[in-house]
Amino acid sequence: MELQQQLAQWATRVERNLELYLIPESCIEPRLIDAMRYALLSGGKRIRPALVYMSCLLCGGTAEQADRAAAAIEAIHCYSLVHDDLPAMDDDELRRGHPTCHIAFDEATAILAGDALQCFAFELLSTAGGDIDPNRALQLIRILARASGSHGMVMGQAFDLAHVGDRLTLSQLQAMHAHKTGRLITASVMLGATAAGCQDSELLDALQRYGDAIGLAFQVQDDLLDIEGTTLTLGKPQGSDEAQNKPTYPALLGVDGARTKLNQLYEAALEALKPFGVAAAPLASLAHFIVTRDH
Ligand code: GRG
Repeated sequence: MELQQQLAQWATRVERNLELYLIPESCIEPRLIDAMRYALLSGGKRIRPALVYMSCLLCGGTAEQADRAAAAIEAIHCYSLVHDDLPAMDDDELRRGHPTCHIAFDEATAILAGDALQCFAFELLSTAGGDIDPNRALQLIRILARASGSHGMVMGQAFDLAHVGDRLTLSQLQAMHAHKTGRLITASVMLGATAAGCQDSELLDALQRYGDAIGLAFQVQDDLLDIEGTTLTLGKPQGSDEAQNKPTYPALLGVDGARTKLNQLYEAALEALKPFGVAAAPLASLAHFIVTRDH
């Protein structure tokens, strides 16, 4: 199956599940649920859930075993976007082609919807199916908590906010993105493997290396897309001065240097998948999609 079909299939599945899981047992204020639903179900590429499903299947698990972890990581991602768009942070009015949550609702509701989405994610993992071993549920919760909070995304965001306008070194930039964006992407593959019950440390290390490589590649490509705003292909030479004022990979490495970095990360991702052989083809295709995506 082509990657685009696979992505569409996993997106449909996670969206259906999110709808189902979000039905509240009791609801005294529907506006909160409406805002959560709005944040969760207004588009998005659903890359993180696809990574959960693909790595779970790769490790011998089933899509059912991956369902709650896939929904949980998307809930965390959506909460981060709602909070990132707030006036106190990026103050954005559009997200995924629609008004941001605080514009569509109001600021207080958007803060609460983000808070509730975060709790929702952990609730999903803690009730990960009647058949799940409690130790496995705990592992899933730990992976997601560490990737989301002060060991991961929130720390990356705090560093970003603390260094607005600063000139960052390459290693600072890399550390910021590894936390802010990379940790959730690596967590997606580790959640999938863990949901499948994978205990093989070599395979888990390989998946971690794959996740780390595509996580950074995701950001390098994001930076390239930001300055070009057009479809990119690997190795295509093109330049822009705009990047020079922002702490981005093209600003620090030049556009060609950023493309070289992107290629290196792509190669590292493919290298990491070697122990899995041809079974890792979907993850290899997803890595290719990440480094060539145009939005
Ligand atoms: C506010 C706690 C907190 C964290 C914010 C994720 C994040 C940290 C900010 C988002 C800002 C941003 C544009 C980061 C760059 C990388 C990124 C996460 C892009 C959006 O992810 P996609 O492309 O989005 O997967 P879709 O809409 O497809 O889900």
